[in-house]
Amino acid sequence: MGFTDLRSDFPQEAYAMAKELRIGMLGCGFMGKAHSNAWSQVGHFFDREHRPVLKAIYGRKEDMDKLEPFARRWGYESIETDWRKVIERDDVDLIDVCVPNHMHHDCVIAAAEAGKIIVCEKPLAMNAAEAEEMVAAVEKAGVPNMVSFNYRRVPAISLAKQIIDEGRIGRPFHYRATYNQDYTISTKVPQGGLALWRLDAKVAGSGVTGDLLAHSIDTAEWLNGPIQKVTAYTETFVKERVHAETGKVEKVDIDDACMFLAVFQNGSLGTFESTRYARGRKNYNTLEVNGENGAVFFDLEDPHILQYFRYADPDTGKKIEDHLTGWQRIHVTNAEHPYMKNWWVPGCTIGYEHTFINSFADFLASLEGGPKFQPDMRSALRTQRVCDAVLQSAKQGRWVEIPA
Ligand code: SOE
Repeated sequence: MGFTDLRSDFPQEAYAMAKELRIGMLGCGFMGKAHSNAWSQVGHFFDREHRPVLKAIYGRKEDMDKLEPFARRWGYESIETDWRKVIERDDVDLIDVCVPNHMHHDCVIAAAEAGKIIVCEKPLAMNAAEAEEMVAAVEKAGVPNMVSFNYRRVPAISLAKQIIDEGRIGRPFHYRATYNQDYTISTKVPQGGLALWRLDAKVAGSGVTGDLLAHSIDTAEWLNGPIQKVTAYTETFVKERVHAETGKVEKVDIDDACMFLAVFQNGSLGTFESTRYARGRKNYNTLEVNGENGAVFFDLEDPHILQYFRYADPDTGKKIEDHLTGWQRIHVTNAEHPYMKNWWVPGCTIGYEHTFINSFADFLASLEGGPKFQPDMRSALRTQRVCDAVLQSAKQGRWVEIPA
């Protein structure tokens, strides 16, 4: 009674008929989880011609106790313990590189040579030299590619971009970024292994510069244009830690904290601060841009809010400051706001995982004839060059120009 058979109803059928995009996932850690979730969800919230299918996942043999339950939980059809095998498979269209940084270079180049579509986690590489080879390989192969700087797709950050591009803040004078956490303060935290490879320079390439400031740099250049030069200072507060894999106390070679000054090509000045020793700060990724006619402020610990200060009318340049002037807290959940019409009703927020879903929605759209996805590997190479310049400046105690 009253039963409707939905199996032949339009949306399900259309979804089932969508072109399969067979995913080969490399990695089953934090990012493997964020990306697996995003591939699983994207078709539920965005209309796309492709239907991601979780085909195969790679993890190390030593991590089988994590890999197998992970693969089952997310519904991967098969497991590989040799990443090259995933890339060689004919039933995989897209390689998603979520393994630690020191593997990105070889995985991306092999995937490009195999003609696969490529998604790569940030930072693109251990350094710019590696990143250049990766860009050369994907461009030679002509394969679509994206780098997962997911914060561009936080709706509030996308709205900041819209406000800036609409000319509402006018000439920018200052760009201020922080990216602070506190999870490595204890000297007992080991370095290395599945969970803490970010503390091992041989695997991560650098510390907060590549891990956290790469995000801030990508966002900054997106919002405020290219950085021309930097001067930096880094510190390693805990000099030795037990290595989780060898069990031995080993020297720590990553930067625990990094601060740098930047001059942007548009003449504005930037300050960037990042540390994993800011007690109380968990994922304090903030940005503020102060322009002649207005300003924007964002804090990832309050992700659905964009603060906007309106000083002058962008069209007339006339001052509108009066007794009601102040920072506006925009709750970025309206259908008019970036991405939000695909989610819930106004007032209902989205979170961290949605930034990956929004990214994949845009990447799929780009595969289907939509706007070219950014950042691709060529853009991420620029970020890598800024990271290298920051580390070089800290080592040499001088300003370093960013190569064009
Ligand atoms: C580090 O703790 C980390 O997981 C980064 O690697 C991610 O890129 C960032 O989004 C959250 O913090």
